[in-house]
Amino acid sequence: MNVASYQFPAAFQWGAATAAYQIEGAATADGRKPSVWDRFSAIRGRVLKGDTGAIACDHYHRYEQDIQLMVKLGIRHYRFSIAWSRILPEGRGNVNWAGIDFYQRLVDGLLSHGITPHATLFHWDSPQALEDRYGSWRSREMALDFADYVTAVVSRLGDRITHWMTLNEILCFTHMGYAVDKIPPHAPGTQVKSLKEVWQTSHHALLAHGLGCQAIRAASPIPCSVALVDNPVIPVPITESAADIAAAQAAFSTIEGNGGIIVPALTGAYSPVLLERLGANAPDIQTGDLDIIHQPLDALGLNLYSGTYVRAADNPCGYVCLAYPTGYPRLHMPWLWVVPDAIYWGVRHVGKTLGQSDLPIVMTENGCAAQDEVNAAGEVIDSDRIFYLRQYLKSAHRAVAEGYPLQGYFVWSLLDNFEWSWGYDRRFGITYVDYATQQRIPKASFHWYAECIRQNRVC
Ligand code: IFM
Repeated sequence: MNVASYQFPAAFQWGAATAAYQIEGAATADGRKPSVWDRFSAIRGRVLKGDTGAIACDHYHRYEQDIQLMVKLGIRHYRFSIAWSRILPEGRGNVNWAGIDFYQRLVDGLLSHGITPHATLFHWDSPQALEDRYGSWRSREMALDFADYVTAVVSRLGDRITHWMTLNEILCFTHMGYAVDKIPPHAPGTQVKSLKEVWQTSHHALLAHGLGCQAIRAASPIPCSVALVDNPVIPVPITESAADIAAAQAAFSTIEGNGGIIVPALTGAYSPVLLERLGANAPDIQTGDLDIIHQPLDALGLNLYSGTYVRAADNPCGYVCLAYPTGYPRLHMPWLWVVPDAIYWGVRHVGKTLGQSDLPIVMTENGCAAQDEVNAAGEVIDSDRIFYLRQYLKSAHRAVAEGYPLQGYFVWSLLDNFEWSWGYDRRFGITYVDYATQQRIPKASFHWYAECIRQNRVC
C-alpha cells in the first residue's frame, strides 16, 4: 500500500448508502402501512416546511435508474434499508409479499451488476401500528417483534443478501424520539416522563439488536455477515501527546451515549461510570439481557460525520471537551463541524479503547450537507463537499495504513433525500435530486468519488 498516494488495499470496499424512508416514497403502495415517520411528519411543525417522505426520491419506482447511477459511479457495495412496514404492515403478523418482492427485485438488480447489497434491517421507520399498540421502543415487546420481523425478512431474502446490519444509530431513534424536556426532533416524538424511561427505550433497542443477530443467524440459509451500525461521539485528542490520547480514550467510553450503546453492545456491560452518573435513571436490566445484547459481530458499522476535541485535564474524569471556536469550519447542519480525524480516531478507539482490535470496521456513513445549486450549465459544483470528503478519506486511509481493520467506506448519500426533521432542505447526496421532476444530476463530488474508486485511492 502506497502511503504517499493514499492508495487503498485492493479489497477495500467502496460504496454508497441510503435508507428506505429517506428515498423510497410510495408510502401507500402495494400494502405498505404507515411508519412512525409518516405519522410524525404529517403533524404540523414537526418537519421543516411540512415535508414528508410520501414521495421522497420515488426510488420505489425508479430503483432501476438508481442502480444505473451506481454502475456509473463504479461502486461494488450498496447499503440500503428495508422498511419494516412494507414487510409487516401491522408490525407483526402477516407478511406482505409485495414488500418482499420489491426488495427481491432491487437486490437482483444490484447483483446482476456486480454490486453487493448491504441491508440495514431498521433505519428508524418502525410501524405506526406498534406505536399505537404499546408505544414502540418504550416496550420490551418491540425487541421481540423486531426479531420476528428479522426472521420474516432473512428467511425470504437471505438467499441473496449476505451482509446484514441490525439497527442504525440507536441513540437517535430512541433518545431523540422520546427525550425528556426537549421537543423531540425525531419520530415518534413522545415525551416520556423521566430520563430512566429514555434509557429504557435504548435498552430495548439494544435487546432488539441482540435478538436480531440471533434471528439473522438462525434464518439465513447461507453464511452471512452480521453488524451493528452506531454513531458514537468521537473524542479527538487536541494533540497526539500521550496525555491527550489517554484523555480521548477515557472520554470515548463514557461520553454522552457511548457508554450506554456501543460499550454494552461490544463488551457486554454498560460503562460503570455512566451507570453511576445515571443513578436511579439507569434502565432496568433483566438477568440475561447483557448476554443477549453482547452478540458476536462480524463487523461494526460506524456512521461518522464530526468529532469532539478533548484534552487531558486534572479533574475526576481526566479530560475536558473543548468548544469549537467561532469561525470553525462547519457544513450545512448545526452539528456538522469538519473534524476529519474523527474517522481515524473512531476506528482506533474501537480497536484500542474498547479492546476490539480484530473486529472489522466499515464506515457505513460519512458525508455532508452542502448548499448545492444547479448552475446555468446544469451542473452542481460542490467543491465544498469534495473538500470535506477528501479530508475524511485521508483520515480513513491513515487508519488502514496503520493496520486497523477498516474494510470499507460508504458515502452518505447516493442521492439527496428526506433529511428527517430538516425535510428536503438539507442535501447530503453526491447526486442532486430535482424533487419537482425527479431528475438526478450527478454532482462534481459524484465524479470525484468515481475517480477515487477507479484509482482505488484518495484523489
Ligand atoms: O440522514 C442521516 C441518516 O439517516 C443517519 N445518519 C446521519 C444522516 C445525516 O444526518
